[in-house]
Amino acid sequence: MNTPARRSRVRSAALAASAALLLGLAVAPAAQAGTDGAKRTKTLHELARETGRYFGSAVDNPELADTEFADLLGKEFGQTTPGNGMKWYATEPQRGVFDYTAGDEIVNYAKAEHLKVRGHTLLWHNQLPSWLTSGTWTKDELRSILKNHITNVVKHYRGKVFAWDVANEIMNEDGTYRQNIFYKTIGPSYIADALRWARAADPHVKLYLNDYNVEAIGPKSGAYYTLIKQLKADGVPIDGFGMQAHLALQYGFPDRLQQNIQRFADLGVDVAITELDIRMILPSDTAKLAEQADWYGKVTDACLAVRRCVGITVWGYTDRHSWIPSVFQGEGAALPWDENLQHKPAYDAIHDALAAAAQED
Ligand code: 9MR
Repeated sequence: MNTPARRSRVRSAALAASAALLLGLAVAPAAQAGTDGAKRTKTLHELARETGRYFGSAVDNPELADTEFADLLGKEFGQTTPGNGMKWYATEPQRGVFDYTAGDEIVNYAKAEHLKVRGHTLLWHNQLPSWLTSGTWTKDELRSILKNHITNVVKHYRGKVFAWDVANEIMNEDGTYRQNIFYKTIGPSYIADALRWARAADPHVKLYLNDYNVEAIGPKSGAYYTLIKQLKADGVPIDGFGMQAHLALQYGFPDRLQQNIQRFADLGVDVAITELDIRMILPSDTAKLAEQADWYGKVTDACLAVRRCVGITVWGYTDRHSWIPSVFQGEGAALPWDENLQHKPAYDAIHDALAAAAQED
């Protein structure tokens, strides 16, 4: 994926950056100037749209109170995903009692800012309400609980979200099914059922399976490949595969990312990069930020190279608000904007990758 065009873009950005340093120019950018001093006037959203795709960022409800953050999100992006607001614990905190306050807040914000919304997520092993996890259920009971949840939530957001992560993180690293409450009680058929119930509740929304560590070709992505092929063969509604892409510099760039995206596209589903961030061991330094920029560019290029890769979402856009430091001690600096909402080299790399593709179209 390190194409000559990419290498030359990265080289000229680096040259411009050192020229700016020599001239004593401030490298910390003003609102739209690049870290290399180059002027980039279009937003990521405008460029992505020119390629027929979206570029988005997740947002967690409390972050909307940060008006500087919320304004920039609305200006720069074309899509958003609620970080937590549509998860089961939030939407059905008591059995049969639905609460759409958090999800609606994001949807209303997104509407005002003209952002499309990806729904996340109908079914996951994490962030389930305690009434669900502490109960003992028969197979039939849990099937009806799952059906009721999916039906209500999908109907509520009909016409308001364009895609749903129907099932999130249902595979283990070795490609076996994760032993979540649904698998243990119902068996693997819960996946096809969940997709069918979602389709019945909204005939138009795109239905996705979504997971992390599936960007490379390997046992986990292989399991999804086999599953999606089977679902298609069985006539189960499945429209897309979401690659979260929570990457880390210390683990290396995912092997054959573009080919992996392509093989899912060839199965006849859309692919989306759904939760992109690229963390590093702190403190950050110029070399790590340059490598991070290169990776952001490569992920963007890989998506742009496959027609059915429909869009990219970063999991938050600024190091000011990121899940990483609280979960991975000593790691962070994972996003394209820094804590002060200034562009990092990663921003320039994404922008340049999108601009190059927008020009070709
Ligand atoms: O960003 C979310 C964070 O605020 C929550 O505390 C966390 C709880 O597990 O979930 C985060 O989002 C996750 C997403 O829903 C699924 N993929 C992994 C994301 C990062 O943990």
